[in-house]
Amino acid sequence: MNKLLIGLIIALIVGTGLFAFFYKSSADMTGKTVFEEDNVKVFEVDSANLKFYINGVENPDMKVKMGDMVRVNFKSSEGYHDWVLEGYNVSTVKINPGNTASVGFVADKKGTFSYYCSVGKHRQNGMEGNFIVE
Ligand SMILES: [Cu+2]
Repeated sequence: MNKLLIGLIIALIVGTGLFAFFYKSSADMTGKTVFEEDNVKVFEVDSANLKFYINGVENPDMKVKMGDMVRVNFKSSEGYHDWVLEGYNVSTVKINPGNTASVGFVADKKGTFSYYCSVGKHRQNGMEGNFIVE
């Protein structure tokens, strides 16, 4: 009787272990897919005439979630510009018209930060917007 009981307990432990192992494996795979699709934010930012544009919207709010992997693909349609994120120590190189530059980083601080162009007085003249980490 005791042997049967011990056998049942061992079977239960092994069974639970196997279930946990396979459950964890599938959960990891699901987690990775979600991570790739939902935790990555890519922005296509254009610049011209002392303004930034995303989909034609002038100096738009750029919203991400805490922990997101952010990629900014920056382009200049007119003028010599860069894209700098204050409070994050993140910036693209300065580019001439027709060129592109990218920068990637993890949004690891919550809050509202200014993005701007650091060339000359471009920031004061209108090249500034909000980058919001929620
Ligand atoms: Cu500029």
